[in-house]
Amino acid sequence: KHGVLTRKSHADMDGKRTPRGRRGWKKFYAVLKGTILYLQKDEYKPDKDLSEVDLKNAVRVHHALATRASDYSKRPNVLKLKTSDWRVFLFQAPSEEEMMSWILRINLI
Ligand code: I3P
Repeated sequence: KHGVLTRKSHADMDGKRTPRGRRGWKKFYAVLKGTILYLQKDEYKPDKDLSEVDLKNAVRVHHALATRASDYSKRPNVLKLKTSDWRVFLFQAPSEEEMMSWILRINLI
């Protein structure tokens, strides 16, 4: 599965709140491959190697939990992703349908 997702980092690897300066929203082209959610700056191209930044932004979603971010009302179509290493991200999808589809796909892994 792939598509545009806009990310906000809410908590870091230790479960602590992501500090100010790193809490902004950032738009990515997301590609879910196996158990990894790749967040790329540019549109997905099958033949292109991933850059170092792309690899750094990749999120392991094995044993992660995706839910609708019902406690976040500033933007629509936002899902919350809790990873097994205690990171928390918010991801805004382009539509309600896309948000639901990402939630279902991530939780199937
Ligand atoms: C954050 C940025 C986010 C904002 C966040 C700020 O600043 O303005 O858009 O979240 O507020 O800290 P920075 O880019 O300097 O990290 P919202 O869009 O949800 O308001 P927060 O600290 O209350 O999460």
